[in-house]
Amino acid sequence: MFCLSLFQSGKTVLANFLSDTTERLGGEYRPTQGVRMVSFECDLESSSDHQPCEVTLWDCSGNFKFESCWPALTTDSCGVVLVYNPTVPSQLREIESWFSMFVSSQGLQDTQCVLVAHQLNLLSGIPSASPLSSLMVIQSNLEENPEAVRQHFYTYLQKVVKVVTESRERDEMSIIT
Ligand SMILES: Nc1nc2c(ncn2[C@@H]2O[C@H](COP(=O)(O)OP(=O)(O)OP(=O)(O)O)[C@@H](O)[C@H]2O)c(=O)[nH]1
Ligand SMILES: [Mg+2]
Repeated sequence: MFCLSLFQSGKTVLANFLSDTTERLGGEYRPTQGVRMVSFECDLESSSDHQPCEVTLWDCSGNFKFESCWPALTTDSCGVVLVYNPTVPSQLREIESWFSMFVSSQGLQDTQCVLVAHQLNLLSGIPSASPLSSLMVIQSNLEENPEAVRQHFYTYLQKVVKVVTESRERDEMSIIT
């Protein structure tokens, strides 16, 4: 699963929060160089065998100078987190093109992608004609309601686990038959 957006929008802060790596917000900005991997476990309600779900987040740089390494990230990815700022209309086109590049053209379903409006308590601002309009949107305000952000992210993870499990089961059935 990987996290993509324009630089300095808060991907690293969000990835650190979700993985419990740090409690600190609003520290000095340290641009991610290329990509970093963050792994963590979480207990999802849907997990029937009560095994914790292991998540590896690829926290990418949003700087276009690292654009050449983005295609490598799509390999075996089962989810995509797009962080965006709904107050900047020009970002919509960027996010739509990433959605096409990293989600639809990779054969991922819409439920495997989530939009995160970081540091904002706004409605999504996605026009209904946009291919993004069917996606789940998380309003991520870590200062006011961090636990809600975590719960919404877990809801998204459950959807991803469902899609991946069903696809695995279909593959197994097609081998048997
Ligand atoms: N107070 C506060 N500051 C935040 C929050 N999210 C991000 N910031 C600040 O915004 C700056 C950029 O955040 P990052 O998470 O490093 O941004 P990024 O998207 O990972 O940037 P790149 O790695 O360059 O693509 C940092 O100075 C953060 O401290 C937040 O929720 N609250
Ligand atoms: Mg970063």
